[in-house]
Amino acid sequence: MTDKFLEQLRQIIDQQYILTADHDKEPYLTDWRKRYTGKALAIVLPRTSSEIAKIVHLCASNNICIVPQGGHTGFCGGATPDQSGNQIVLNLKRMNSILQIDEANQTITLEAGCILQNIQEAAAAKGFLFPLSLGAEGSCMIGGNLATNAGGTNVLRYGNTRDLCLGLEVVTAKGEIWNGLKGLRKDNTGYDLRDLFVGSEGTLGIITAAVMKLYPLPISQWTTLVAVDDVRSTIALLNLFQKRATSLLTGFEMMTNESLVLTHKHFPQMGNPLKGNPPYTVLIELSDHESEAHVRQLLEDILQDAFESELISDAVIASNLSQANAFWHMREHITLAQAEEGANLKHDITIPLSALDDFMRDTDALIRAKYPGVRIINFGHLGDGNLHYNIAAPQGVAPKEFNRLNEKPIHELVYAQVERFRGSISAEHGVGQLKLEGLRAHKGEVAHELMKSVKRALDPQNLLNPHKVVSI
Ligand code: FAD
Ligand code: 2HG
Ligand code: ZN
Repeated sequence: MTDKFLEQLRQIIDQQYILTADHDKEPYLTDWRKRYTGKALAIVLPRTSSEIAKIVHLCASNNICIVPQGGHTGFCGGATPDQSGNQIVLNLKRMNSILQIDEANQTITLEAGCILQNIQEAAAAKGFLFPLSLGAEGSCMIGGNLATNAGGTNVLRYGNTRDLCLGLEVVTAKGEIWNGLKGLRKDNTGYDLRDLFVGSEGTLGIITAAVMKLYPLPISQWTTLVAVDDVRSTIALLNLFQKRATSLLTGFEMMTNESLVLTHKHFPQMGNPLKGNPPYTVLIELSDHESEAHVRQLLEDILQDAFESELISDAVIASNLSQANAFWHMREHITLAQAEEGANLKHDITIPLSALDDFMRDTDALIRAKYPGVRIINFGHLGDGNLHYNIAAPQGVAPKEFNRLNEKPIHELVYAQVERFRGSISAEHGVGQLKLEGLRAHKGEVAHELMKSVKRALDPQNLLNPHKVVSI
């Protein structure tokens, strides 16, 4: 059966793009965190949406499931196949053309396999900003960003991937091609199919192309690191910036001292320029289309206010682009430092800002009482109420063993706290296979059943990424 399937596949797509040898398949089978390793009948690298449509038909008639894959940088195992060996991985990296930049409409139309950084650079070359930005931008792809509704560091000003998307092309689970590639900012024609596919993590359709919004490229940007004593002051500082800088505020990231100490341990060149290891370091960025001097003055005025109201105790303003980049690198290297340190337990959560201080105080106390010595590596997009509340084994304890024993109760503890404070168990990383079980309780019976109904309606054969997000 397998041989016949592969033979039919070769009639759709050249055999050099169908990887079946173990050493060729291997790079596509383990996720970035090295949590999941699956098996696959083949890794298939299509070039066009009509090839994909044919592949879907072929898979449907052979009962072979499809795992869509972009850069494979996702944190929830969504793009990793299961252990059955009866799935194919459909990696979209060859579909990497930028189809059009429409300057008047301020949109970019592109294929799903475009790497995020290449999109940013293509937009910048025409004087535009494509604002989606995240640590994996050198390898994640826009199809993956759309499928996970990725967030990142500019959500505060420009929204998440969903907010940046105007149109999609999708190959459905029935092998049809839906062309919704319209660059419209208003379109109230019934159910929003685009928004259904965005964030569906490859379970409802295969995204093959998209129309995304562009913005004028800011001409001035100032980045600062400030020292703050507690979460309450950090939120007051955010509110001060929101009030005074309004739409000029493009970044507001919080890092605990413990996060930066770990980063410095693994990347010694990334020291915190603020003296005295403050409990919280906040990275703030203002961007605008006015002169540099105007934005700088505004930043200095707000920082002055913040000093006077004792919200901050120290501040360093980046004096040039390379120093600003160094501040951002330090922030983005926390994830890499955690990976160097060993496996950790990630909680990508959102909490209403008004409840964040109580959440952190309470949850930290519960965790520290129950698991003495654990390291709470807490950082994130505070401007969005999005914390990366990550737990690492105590110093000197083997992370794998610690996680094996404690993963379940720690997740339960943190997620119970998230429910108590009316937050979300997935702010931006999605559900994949990691949070499949947790989702049912979190969404509640009605919402969970509705999600299953949608999956059954769009993918009755359960062909696309089964047992990710919801099981039917
Ligand atoms: P993959 O990992 O390949 O796939 C992710 C999911 O989307 C899977 O379920 C897959 O089946 C599905 N999928 C992929 N392509 C398609 C397609 N064309 N059609 C349908 N389904 C598809 N995420 C954030 O939100 N914010 C961050 O700040 C952030 N920072 C990160 C930093 C680092 C260092 C790393 C490693 C990851 C980070 N991530 C972050 C997570 C990850 O980069 C994002 O989830 C990203 O959007 C995944 O894109 P990808 O192309 O790698 O998708
Ligand atoms: C970030 O904000 C990413 O840097 C990664 O979302 C978060 O490592 C993490 O948990
Ligand atoms: Zn993040």
